[in-house]
Amino acid sequence: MGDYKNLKVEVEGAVATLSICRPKALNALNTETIVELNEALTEIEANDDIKVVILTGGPCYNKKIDGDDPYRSFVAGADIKEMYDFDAPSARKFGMVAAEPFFKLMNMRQVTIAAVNGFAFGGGCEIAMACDIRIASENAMFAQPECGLGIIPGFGGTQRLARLVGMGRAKELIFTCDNIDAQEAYRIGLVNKVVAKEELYPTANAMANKIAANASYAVSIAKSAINNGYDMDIKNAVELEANLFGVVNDTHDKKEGMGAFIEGRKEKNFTDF
Ligand code: CO8
Repeated sequence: MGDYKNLKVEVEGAVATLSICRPKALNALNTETIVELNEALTEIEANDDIKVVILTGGPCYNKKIDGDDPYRSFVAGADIKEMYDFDAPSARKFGMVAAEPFFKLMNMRQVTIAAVNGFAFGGGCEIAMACDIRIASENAMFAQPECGLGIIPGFGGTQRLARLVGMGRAKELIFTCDNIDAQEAYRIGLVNKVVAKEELYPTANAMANKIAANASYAVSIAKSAINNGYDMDIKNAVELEANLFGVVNDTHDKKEGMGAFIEGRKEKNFTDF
């Protein structure tokens, strides 16, 4: 994996952990970080051995250097100091540059899990929402504070929040700019799980490895069926599912997974097709 200034990528087995590393700015997303994020995701996407990506903001804190808490911030938003000088064209450009890695997180072959280790404000909440699954540490805080800054969510927040928690709750969060804690985020369906701080990475890793042990081609086809069917009418969506169901039935992994059941064996030798 390449060397990045504002990111750290670690690969262990089938799981890549991608950590955003700007602790001095509480991991705020500036253009440089967003461009690096896109490069790192492109690299990960091209690596057939990686089945799951964990996105987080914790592991780059160095207590000796920063004297800081690794569970303080996931991503405290887009970089307000950079955005201050934007005009309409440069703001739009920033949004479009970010759209690429955000869509990668959403649509890439690998499953993406956000391990939210603290502040997930503005663009931080939005990048977590671009992931397939969100696990929050109990101290995590979520908000869309943009309207208090005179802007609106611009990394997909007006769209993804409503899809995740419903239009009424999304409007309330975006219009009030209220902070919500991890338990409230869980209650409204913004996150899948809340765990104690020290359980965040073990839980994310256990989930990642559990997913990676399944037939990864089938998982990626299921992801594509969910994503692409979501905005279709139910008739076309079910037809899409039927087509993709046909595709996975022509694979080695289907014979292997069903064969293991029929033969009563636990071990499965999936080859990812
Ligand atoms: N941008 C830039 N710098 C930041 C940001 C940020 N979003 N958040 C924190 N920082 C910096 C602070 O400026 C400070 O730097 P310095 O030490 O140089 O002054 C450092 O991080 C530490 O922050 P604090 O001293 O403020 O730490 P506290 O513990 O007191 O507070 C908070 C932590 C509550 C997280 C506070 O920093 C805060 O409110 N941050 C801003 C949160 C926010 O409003 N986020 C939303 C930003 S807008 C956005 O994300 C829009 C996304 C869509 C853009 C679309 C474009 C097309």
